[in-house]
Amino acid sequence: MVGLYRMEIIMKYSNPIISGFNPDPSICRVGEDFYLVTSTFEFFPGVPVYHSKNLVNWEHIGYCLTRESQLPLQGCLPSKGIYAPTIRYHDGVFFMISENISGGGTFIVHTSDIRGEWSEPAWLNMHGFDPSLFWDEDGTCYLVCIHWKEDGAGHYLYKIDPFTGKLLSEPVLLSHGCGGTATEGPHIYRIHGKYYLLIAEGGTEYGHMVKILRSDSVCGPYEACPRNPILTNRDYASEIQGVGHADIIEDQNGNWWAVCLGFRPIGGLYHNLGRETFLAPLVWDEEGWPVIGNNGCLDPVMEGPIPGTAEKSSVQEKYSFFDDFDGDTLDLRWNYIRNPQMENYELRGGKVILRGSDVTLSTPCGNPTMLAVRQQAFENRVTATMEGDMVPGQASGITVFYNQSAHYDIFVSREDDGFYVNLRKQVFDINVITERQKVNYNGRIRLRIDTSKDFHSFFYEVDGEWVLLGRGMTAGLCKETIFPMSFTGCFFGMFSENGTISFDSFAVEVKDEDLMC
Ligand code: 6LW
Repeated sequence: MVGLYRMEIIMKYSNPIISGFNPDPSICRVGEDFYLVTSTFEFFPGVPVYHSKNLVNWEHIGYCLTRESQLPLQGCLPSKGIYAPTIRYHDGVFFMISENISGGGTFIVHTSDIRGEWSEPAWLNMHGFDPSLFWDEDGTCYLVCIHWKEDGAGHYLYKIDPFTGKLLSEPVLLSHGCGGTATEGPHIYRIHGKYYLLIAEGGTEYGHMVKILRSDSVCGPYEACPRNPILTNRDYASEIQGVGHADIIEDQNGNWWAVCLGFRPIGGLYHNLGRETFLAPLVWDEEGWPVIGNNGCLDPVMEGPIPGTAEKSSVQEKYSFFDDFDGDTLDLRWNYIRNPQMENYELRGGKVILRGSDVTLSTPCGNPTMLAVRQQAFENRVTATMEGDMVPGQASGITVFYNQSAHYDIFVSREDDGFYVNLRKQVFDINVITERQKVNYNGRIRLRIDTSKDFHSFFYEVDGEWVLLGRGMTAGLCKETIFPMSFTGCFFGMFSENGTISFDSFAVEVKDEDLMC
C-alpha cells in the first residue's frame, strides 16, 4: 500500500494522546487492544500501562513495577531510575524491558495478565541503555540496546532468553546511527521482508529526531533512509517541540502508526509538563520507507484512519481528578517518590493519613511522605482539604513538585506562637519561605493552587473566603531551569513533614480550553 490508508474513514484527533509526564512511549497490540508504557525515573510505582481500543482514548490500567523488589529506588538521584521501557507481546506473554540507571541495570519483567502483577525482574548481566526486544519469524528473541565504547555510541544486538535475561550470543554492532548526536532509543521490526532499525537522535530537547535504517539481515549491514529524519519538529515553529523517541505499530486494519514523545513549551524555551506521548499516522513510500505525520512533522490536530471508534472528550473531562479517599485502595494515579515507606500512608474513614518524618520534599534523594498526581494541563485549580492536630515543628500541605530541587509548596506549620500558612519555594539550592501569615487553625483548612503558564498562585481559606498568599513563576519548575539534566515533569501533591495529617479530599480541576477529539 503506497501513500494510502487501508480504510477510508479518516478521523481528526488531538495530540498529545497522553498528557503530562509520559515520555519514551512504547506500544504493542493484541488483536484490537493496544497497550502503551512510558518511563518513570525516580517515581513509584514504575512504568504505567495504558490501554486503548482506538489509539486516541487511553485508560491507565496499572503499572509494570509495583514492588520494591522490582523497582529499587532507594537513594535514586532525580531523573535517574527507570529509563525508556519497551513493551512487547509474544506467544501469550507481555514483556517489558527497561534499565534502572540507579540500581540493578537492565532487566525484563513479564506477565500473561496485563491487568495483574508482573514477574520479578530478570536482571541482565550487562548495562544496555534504551533496551528493546524483537522476535524474528523463526522465534529467536533479540535484544537491541545502546553501548558506549571507544568508537562512540552504537546500537548492539544480542540473542536473549527473555524469561531469564540470559544473553545467548556476543553483541553485534548494528550501527553507530545516522550522524546525529545521542543516538538512542532503538527498536527493530520485520516489515515487508526487511529488518528496520528505528532510532532517535539529536538528544531529547529541541533538536530531537526519529530516523530509520534497514537491512536484509537482522545483523546488518543497515542502510539509512535517504529522507532521515523521518519525524522531527526541530525546524518547525509548532507548539509541540522535542519530537522523537518513537515506536511504530500496525493496527488490525493494516494501517501503521507511530507513538513518540514531545513537549509543549510554555513560552521561551521552557516546558513544565514533562515529555508527553503523541500519535502520528505512518504510510510507506514507494521505496518502502516510512512517511510519518505531516511529511515528517507532528501537529496538535492530526488525522488518520483511527481503528475503532474514538470518543470525543475535552481536556477537562480527561484530566480533571477528584479523590475523596472513600475507596478501599488509592486511585491508580497517585504516585510516590522513590521507595515509599508504606507505614506512612493509610486510608481510613474516608481520609488519607500521611505520617511525615523528618525527610522533607528537599531532602537529597530522600523519600518524603508525599502522594502526587501528574500535572496534565497548563491551567488547573488544585484544591485540598486538610485535617488533624499538628505537633510543634510540623509542616503539612500541598505542592507543585518537579523534583527535590524544584517545588513550590503551600503548607501549615505549627510553631511556638501558633499556626502559620507558608509559601515555600525551592529553586536550585535556594529554599526560602517567601510569604507567611498567622492563621487560626482549628484542625481543618482548605488550601488551593491555581496554575498557569506564567504563574502559580497559592491560596488558603478563611471563613469561606480564599486569601491569596503569594505567587511563583512557572519558569522555576521547568526542565530547562533544573540542574542537572532532568527528564521528568511536574506533579501536584499532598505532603507532611515532621508529623501526621489527614486529607479529606484532593481535586484537580483542569481549566485549559482546547477541545480534544
Ligand atoms: C531515554 C532516551 C531518551 O533513555 O531520553 O528521548 C532518555 N529519549 O532514549 C530518558 O528518557
